[in-house]
Amino acid sequence: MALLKKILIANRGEIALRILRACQELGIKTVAVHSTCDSELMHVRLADESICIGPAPSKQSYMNIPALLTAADITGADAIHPGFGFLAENEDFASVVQQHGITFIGPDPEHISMMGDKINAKKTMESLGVPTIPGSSKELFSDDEILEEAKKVGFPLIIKATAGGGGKGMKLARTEEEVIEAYHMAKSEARANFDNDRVYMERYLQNPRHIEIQVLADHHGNAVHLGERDCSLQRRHQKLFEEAPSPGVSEAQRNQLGNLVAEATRKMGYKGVGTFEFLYENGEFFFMEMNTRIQVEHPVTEMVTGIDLIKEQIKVASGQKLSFTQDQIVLKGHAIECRVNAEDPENFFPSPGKIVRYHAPGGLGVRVDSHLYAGYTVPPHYDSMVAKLIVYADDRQQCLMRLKRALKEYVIDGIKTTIPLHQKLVDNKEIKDGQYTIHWLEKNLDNLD
Ligand code: MV4
Repeated sequence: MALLKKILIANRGEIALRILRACQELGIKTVAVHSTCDSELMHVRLADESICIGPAPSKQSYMNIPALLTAADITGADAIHPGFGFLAENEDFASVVQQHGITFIGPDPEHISMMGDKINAKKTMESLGVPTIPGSSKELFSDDEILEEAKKVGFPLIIKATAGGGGKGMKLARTEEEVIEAYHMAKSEARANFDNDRVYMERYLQNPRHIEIQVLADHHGNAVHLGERDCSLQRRHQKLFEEAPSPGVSEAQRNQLGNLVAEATRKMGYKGVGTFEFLYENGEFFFMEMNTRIQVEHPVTEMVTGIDLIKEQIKVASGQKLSFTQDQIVLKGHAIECRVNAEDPENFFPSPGKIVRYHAPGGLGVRVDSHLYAGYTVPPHYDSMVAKLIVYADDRQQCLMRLKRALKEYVIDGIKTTIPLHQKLVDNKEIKDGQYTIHWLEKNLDNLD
């Protein structure tokens, strides 16, 4: 089946450049769209065509659906790649793109919508035999009902908004005394933030790892998994450092959970790339959420599998069958990604501005996914991530040594970045030992030296 011919990249920065590179290697024409402050972006220079779609605020540009459709129409693009963030998990966008006869490079709107509702996502996984966090999703009306249900779930428990995800709208209740207030607070926050006050209860896992499994499915009923990523190192739900494989997951566990989610992907009729998020505690995995987009940390999976996930996304969206089976996917070596943010490494305040000197690290096993160059000005309007340093080696210890070396080579002058924080992390004993959970970074930030 023939590939798509011209792809409009509905994103900016590092991921827009990543998508452009995949398109160019596949011989596909590219259309860059950008806001008024983004005309100097690297991928805008490299694209076959570019169009300004609106002012700096993303609501008026990168999330402006009529402007994006008009840009696709003017340029004759036959597909739109949403990247991550912005409109990547917006079912209305996916659906209106399709209605215009343009291919949305992502799953069907029905799957985006199903996974966007966390209660639905959980119920779907339960029906497919994927283990979920024990809890309740009953609609509760009286305080007696809330307490009754909470006792069944057990303490501590957490109340989450069905329209939430990524940490927004969660309330912890440690005891029976706290549960009524937590429930009502979660509900009113959910109503205010998401215009949907449905909430659900789960047993609160006290000290888990965050493990996610990458899947890939074509339009012909084939689905594979590409192993896990450990994304436990985070601060305020912002990941900083991700690795594959996880230092806490055995090969048997990987194969078992991987095959289970690949099977679930197949049974759902899901198409494209997807990520199943789990909490992992005391040897057990519990499904949390599914992401229906390409993720920031996809490169670590690419490094250990040798599979280009963006090219695969484009190929399956073109209607091609997967060119490999599960048996042909072999995980080899170790990969770590450090997110480099334009932020003060002490207090994480944004640090936009002009890059006056730039030198990216290189050498064997070093990959830098970034749109930065000397003379570029990081605008203040968007996410602060400006680069991803991805390092690959035969094993985890060599990977950490290579990462330390690469971080030392990296020069970004003119703005503050989180590179000094990563330098402390790679020297830390517990990080070297792979002994960390989702709470490790926030607990240890003040004494990393
Ligand atoms: C949890 C949890 C513990 N127990 N659910 C945070 C983001 C959202 N996706 C779900 N989150 C959590 N859900 C139960 N039942 C702990 C977290 C959590 C977390 C999860 C993954 C990565 C980082 C986290 C940081 C704090 C809390």
